[in-house]
Amino acid sequence: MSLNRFAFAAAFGVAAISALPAAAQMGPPKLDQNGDGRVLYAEYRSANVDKTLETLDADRNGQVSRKEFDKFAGMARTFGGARAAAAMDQWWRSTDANADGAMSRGELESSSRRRFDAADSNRDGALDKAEVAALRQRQRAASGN
Ligand SMILES: [Ca+2]
Ligand SMILES: [Ca+2]
Ligand SMILES: [Ca+2]
Repeated sequence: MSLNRFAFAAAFGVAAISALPAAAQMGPPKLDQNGDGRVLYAEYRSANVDKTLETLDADRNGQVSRKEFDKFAGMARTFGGARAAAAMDQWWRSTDANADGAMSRGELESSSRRRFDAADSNRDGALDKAEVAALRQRQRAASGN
C-alpha cells in the first residue's frame, strides 16, 4: 500500500464526518484541538482547509477538482446517506465561488471564514458549545431533518 493510499485509508474512517463541511461536522472532538470547549478560528481553519486539502486533493496540486471531490462525495453518501450527500453538494456549491470546477485553497479559506463568522454569533472569535449547537441545528433544518 503506497503512502498516499494509506493516508487515504486512514482518513476514510473520519472522512465522511470530519471533512464534511463544518456545519455538518462540528460534533467530532478533533475540531476543538486543545479540548478547552471553545473552537478558535485557527482550529476551525485547520479542520476545514488543511484537512480538506490533505484528504481530498489526491494529486496534490493545491486544489480539489470536481473529480477528486466526487470520489469523496460518493464515500460520504455510503457512510452518511442522502443527508451527507446533500451536505457535500451544498458545500461544493458554496465553496467553488468562481464555478471553475475546482475548490482552490483561497476558496476553501473564504468559505471556511464565512461559516465561522456566521456561527460566531457573539463575535468573540471563538465558537462555544452553544454556538456549535446552534450551528448544528441550523444545518439539520437546512437539510430537512
Ligand atoms: Ca487536486
Ligand atoms: Ca473555483
Ligand atoms: Ca463566540
